[in-house]
Amino acid sequence: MRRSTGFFPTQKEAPREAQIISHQLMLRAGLVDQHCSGIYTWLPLGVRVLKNIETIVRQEQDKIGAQEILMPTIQSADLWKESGRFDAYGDEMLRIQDRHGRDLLYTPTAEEVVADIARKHLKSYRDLPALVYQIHWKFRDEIRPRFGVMRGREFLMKDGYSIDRDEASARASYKKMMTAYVRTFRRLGLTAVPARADTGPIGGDLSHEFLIVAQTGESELFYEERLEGLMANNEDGKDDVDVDDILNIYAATDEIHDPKTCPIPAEKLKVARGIEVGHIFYFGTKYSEALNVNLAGQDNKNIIPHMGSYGIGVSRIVAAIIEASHDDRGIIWPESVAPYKIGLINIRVKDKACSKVCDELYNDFQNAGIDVIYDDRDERPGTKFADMDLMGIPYQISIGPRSLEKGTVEFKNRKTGATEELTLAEVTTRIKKRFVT
Ligand code: 5CA
Repeated sequence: MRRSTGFFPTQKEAPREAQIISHQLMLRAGLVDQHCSGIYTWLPLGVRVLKNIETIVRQEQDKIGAQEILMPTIQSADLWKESGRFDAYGDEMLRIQDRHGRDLLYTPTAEEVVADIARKHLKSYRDLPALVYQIHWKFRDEIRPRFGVMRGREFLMKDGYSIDRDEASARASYKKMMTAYVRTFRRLGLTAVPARADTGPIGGDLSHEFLIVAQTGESELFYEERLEGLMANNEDGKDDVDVDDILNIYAATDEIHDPKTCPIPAEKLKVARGIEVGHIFYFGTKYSEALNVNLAGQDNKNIIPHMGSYGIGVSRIVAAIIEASHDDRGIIWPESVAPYKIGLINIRVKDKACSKVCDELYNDFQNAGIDVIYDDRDERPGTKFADMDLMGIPYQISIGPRSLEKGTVEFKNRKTGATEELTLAEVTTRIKKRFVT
């Protein structure tokens, strides 16, 4: 994309209401625009990041055999009245009436709809286990929306649901999903700590929150430090995950951590603040019983399936990544989610030779299917460098008349800040090797 014709509204200063760094940088880099309290428009750069995160989440769900569905965002209240949550969910649920006075709601989560699909379309235990997910918008009328998309009212969630014949099978699904989560967060460049957690309005007795350690996090957690090593991205790209190993290491949110009963001595525990990027639940027959999901069992007795639900805060992750990865110049995207992998800077647009080389390189990358943003505006070089860093583009190539005289270009790594003088041929080969598969 050419910067001169694209829509990239970057700003030098962040609006004063933005309190945390990720919110400031998301506004300054032109990722989102606030529509009203807790509701945002995603701008072109933001959409690209969101889609990249979605792709990774989707691929890891598909890998464990989960199937993608799409449920309505506006749902009939009838099912929610059957489960009792139409009243129990409280003020966070946005209730709507249609022209006939029928109660509807904007989905804050979707256990009821999944249970309804199960009772309509699954006949017997042989149809189980079933594992479905969607990546879709939710609405929760948060009392205090804050920190931008971190705690919004409308937000994008991956919500997955498992349906199993019994508790043992449901626990196996839970672990399978946990494996997918570990792989997902690694690929997103995040170290997420899975901590035993409270279940809130979803219910059940087994639950883990996945938290990114960050000072601005809203939750407090206690954990054994060696967990970080297991969760982190291993350099060699291996995606081995031993969930039992992970589950054996202590980690809990403050809601359930009790120093009196904790098996690990306090001096061996790390206390930190965390951003909740995922939350998984096993809640047995809570919804299947309420909605009368009855399937034929093995010995002609009916069974009530056991269920679990599994959330990932896709839009919140955009902010969480920025909290975990930025410097005083701006965002530092992990390659896997970067909106563009390459930033190409034409230092002197008015110089014909310089523009010719830049245009050719840009076309070459475009044709090779490499995501490149090309700053071809007639602006000061300093402005262009600052914008590329603000937008967090991982690899930046700057071309100006002076370097061209020497036959070289400047190649910069956003993360390390290291720069190299390379010939055009060298830079092209290196980038194609890296990004053309
Ligand atoms: N039904 C379950 C799992 S499918 C559920 O709704 N879980 S949840 O309430 O924990 O939400 C899942 C994830 O959505 C959270 O871990 C969090 O990352 C994200 N999330 C929740 N509320 C918000 C919000 N107000 N703004 C942004 N993200 C949110």
